[in-house]
Amino acid sequence: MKDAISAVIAKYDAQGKYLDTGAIDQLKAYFATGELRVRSAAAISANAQSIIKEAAAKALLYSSLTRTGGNMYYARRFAACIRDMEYFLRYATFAMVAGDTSLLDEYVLSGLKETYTSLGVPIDATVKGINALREVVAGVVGPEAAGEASKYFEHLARGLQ
Ligand code: CYC
Repeated sequence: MKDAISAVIAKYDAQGKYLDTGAIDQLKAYFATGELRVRSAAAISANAQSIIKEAAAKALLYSSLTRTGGNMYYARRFAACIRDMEYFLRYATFAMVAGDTSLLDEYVLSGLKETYTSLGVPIDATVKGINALREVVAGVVGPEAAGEASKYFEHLARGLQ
């Protein structure tokens, strides 16, 4: 797992180079958005339950998924799906604080598509769920932070496709 700073250091260390303007720009961007990312993480954490509820209602509930034979039917699979939505929200928030997506690759996406495929969990519906999380989170953190927060949900959605 990396954050924005350790990612820059690892890259320049591997090349045996001093930090150049590219590296400095990356570090500046990380610090410039720091306050915004931490404030957004606090807002997401304080509203996590309602974010999950609203995103699930937007993208997953009242659909064939929750009817007999659907992948969210009945209690065990419904609970597994809501838990997965919680994982996506929690790890996207961690990655936003770190300012780096590698945490998502390591902790969430590694082997996930294969697991879902073997269990018959629909990928397209999962991506819809992740997109709904992105939209609801954008409303919670406000327009200034929405772009920053969105990156991590987009990375999750892309990683499943
Ligand atoms: C199952 N989701 C699973 C499983 C894993 C994950 C490993 C199989 C084991 C289990 O049932 O717990 C996901 N586990 C994770 C992730 C992490 C992890 C991401 C990283 C922290 O440790 N079904 C739908 C919806 C979708 C869904 C579209 C919710 C968005 O129709 C999810 N995931 C879902 C369901 C199952 C599942 C229903 C149970 C499938 C089954 O057992 O039939």
